[in-house]
Amino acid sequence: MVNKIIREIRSLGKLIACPRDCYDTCIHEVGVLNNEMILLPSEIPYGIKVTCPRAARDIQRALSKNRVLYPYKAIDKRTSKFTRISWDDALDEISIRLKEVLNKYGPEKVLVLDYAGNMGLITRHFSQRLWYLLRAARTDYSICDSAGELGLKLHYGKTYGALISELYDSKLIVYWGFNPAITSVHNYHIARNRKIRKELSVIVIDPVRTETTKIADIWLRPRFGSDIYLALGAANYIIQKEYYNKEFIEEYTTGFNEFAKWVRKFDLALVSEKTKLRKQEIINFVETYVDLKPNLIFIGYGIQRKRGGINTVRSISLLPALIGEHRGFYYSNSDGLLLDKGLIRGTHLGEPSLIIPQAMISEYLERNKFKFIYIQLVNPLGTHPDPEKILNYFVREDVFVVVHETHWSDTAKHANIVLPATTYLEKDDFITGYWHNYLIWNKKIMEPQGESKNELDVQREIARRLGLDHKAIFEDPLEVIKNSLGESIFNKLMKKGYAEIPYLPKGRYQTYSKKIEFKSQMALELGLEEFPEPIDLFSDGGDLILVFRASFMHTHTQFEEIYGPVPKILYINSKDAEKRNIENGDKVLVVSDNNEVILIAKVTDNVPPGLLVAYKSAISVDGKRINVLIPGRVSNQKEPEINGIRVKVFKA
Ligand SMILES: Nc1nc2c(c(=O)[nH]1)N[C@H]1C(S)=C(S)[C@@H](COP(=O)(O)OP(=O)(O)OC[C@H]3O[C@@H](n4cnc5c(=O)[nH]c(N)nc54)[C@H](O)[C@@H]3O)O[C@H]1N2
Ligand SMILES: Nc1nc2c(c(=O)[nH]1)N[C@H]1C(S)=C(S)[C@@H](COP(=O)(O)OP(=O)(O)OC[C@H]3O[C@@H](n4cnc5c(=O)[nH]c(N)nc54)[C@H](O)[C@@H]3O)O[C@H]1N2
Ligand code: SF4
Ligand SMILES: [Mo]
Repeated sequence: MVNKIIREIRSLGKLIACPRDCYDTCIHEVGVLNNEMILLPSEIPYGIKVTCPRAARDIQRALSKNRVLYPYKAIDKRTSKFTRISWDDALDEISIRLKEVLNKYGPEKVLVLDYAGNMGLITRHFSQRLWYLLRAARTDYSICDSAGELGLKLHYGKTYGALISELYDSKLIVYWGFNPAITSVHNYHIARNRKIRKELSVIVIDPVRTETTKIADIWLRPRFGSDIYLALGAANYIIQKEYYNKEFIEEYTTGFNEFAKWVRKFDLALVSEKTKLRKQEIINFVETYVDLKPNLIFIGYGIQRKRGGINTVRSISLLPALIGEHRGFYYSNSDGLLLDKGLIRGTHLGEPSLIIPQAMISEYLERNKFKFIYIQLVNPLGTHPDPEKILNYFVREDVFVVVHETHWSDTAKHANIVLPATTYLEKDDFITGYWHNYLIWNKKIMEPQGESKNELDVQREIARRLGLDHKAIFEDPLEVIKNSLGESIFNKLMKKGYAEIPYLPKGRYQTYSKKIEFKSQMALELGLEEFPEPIDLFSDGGDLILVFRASFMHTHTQFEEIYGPVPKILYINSKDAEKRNIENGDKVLVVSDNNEVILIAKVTDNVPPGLLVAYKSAISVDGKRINVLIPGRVSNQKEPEINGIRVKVFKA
């Protein structure tokens, strides 16, 4: 049977990259199975053929009933009643409303909401030029990983780190608040294969038992939010034991002596008290980290989407500097790629009239009274904090909402005008990601479904109707990208379909001192602490703490049309369940200070007492997205407060 299927798969000799917001940015071969097109994993650039359940059904998703195929106008946007209209009518109405708002209120009442639904250079970036030119208001893109990016910049200048080859060269990998078995499949499978061959040891640091902890040689379960103590305690231990690399520190770092003095207070007793880890566990971890070199720490994003997140990432990032590894971590490599995304986006065309925190749009919509809202590549009503409050604003009579979407997302269902967008399978684009340094020239493999159009064409149509003929909007994006890459890489890209793009050298630092700064000058300038001072997130006792995880079958809210809704499961420790008379499968009411939802309890010791885990973007038994529990809040250091909200749980 297996042989038969394999014989029927035919490769079409084309490559296409997945542009989703995901570490891997997989490159697939386009194949045919029983007369149907499929995406097959390729070995480029990771060296192993692995992909995820989303890629396996991506073509079906593009052809699913949930596609937006035509432009629609709302008859009643709250109850999602729409009528079909022509593209001309849709674009005319959008342009008239946009002109009215610009003339009457100015660009600060025009808000663009976008994110990484498709990371293509044309789809995501070039299509923003109109909005920069108009100086529309926008968000700071801080919902996902930007707090940690800032943390790394404070000590290293720019945020970038290990490339794939180093995953193959390392003797030890530390997955710190990172669950790659689910969120970065290549990373996990390379590590797993090498571990089976006894070439690699794995440490996982996560309070929760996850799919990734299965391959851990050492699994540390610090108390939620206490990682900063563990990292600073490890730094102190390395210094006290004189395990640090003196030559490296002399040549490549500044501020070591002061850091060594400052970090002394994080002794084993304090770290053990704060993390609830045994002293011996901490010692084993540090001794292994120091012994097995070269090594790499993969810093996940989950640990920084909360108060204290910046300093947590900072503290972890300083460990490689102590043991003499140049950027011995991976977090995000988008800063390391020598590609001028700002130029492609057109950030030079005009300053946004206003920038609001992405995690707080629920609050800022009310505060700033935006009149015209243009949304693409993001589904705020599914993924941003406090979607009920966002919805209440979107459905106001005096607010005009346009959503350009491939699918009927939560947000599309409540727009004034919905425009059908082509999926990445139906448009040409250049794809880069935030891990590997390959750029892929995606050529469409399907015709646009229904009347769907790409983002660039729509931008140009709106510009024309506004009477704008600025060269930046109408120039050929291929030329812009060619100029940005240089002729030789561009030609290679056109010929082979993919090319490596230049990457900043790892042994250099873009700080003021050109060295790794244990004591950060930039932090002082920004009014932050020069050393990563911890905060205690929670006092003991009282409420339970809710953290989020990803679903393997979904990317946030995508793929529900294929795999069903994101699971409504609440993982709860048996002790916490028992106290509340909750049994496996019970409906439970989860109450935060913002809202409440009903979920289904899964009683398990995979989560420690005091902690609860739910799927991000889950739809509750009572039909709400789980983010209704989260108030739109950012910390005083602007970290989005998403992970670790306090809740009460009752049997429903
Ligand atoms: N299948 C799938 N893959 C995805 C996505 C998806 O939606 N689905 N989304 C993509 C995107 S946009 C992102 S940002 C990434 C996110 O992917 P990851 O970086 O892996 O982040 P999370 O899934 O948020 O959290 C990872 C782990 O951090 C742990 N954690 C939470 N708080 C703490 C803490 O205080 N300390 C420690 N040590 N651990 C903690 C959680 O238990 C969890 O297991 O995944 C990407 N990949
Ligand atoms: N509670 C909680 N909330 C979270 C998180 C969490 O851990 N916990 N994680 C946060 C993180 S890390 C992130 S990154 C955000 C993600 O938040 P979002 O970016 O809103 O996530 P998605 O649901 O993937 O939405 C992307 C949308 O883009 C659309 N799209 C895809 N391709 C195209 C295209 O080519 N053209 C157009 N026009 N549209 C397209 C998809 O159909 C989809 O509706 O969620 C955040 N929200
Ligand atoms: S969602 Fe991620 S793992 Fe899946 S195909 Fe796309 S890039 Fe690869
Ligand atoms: Mo993200």
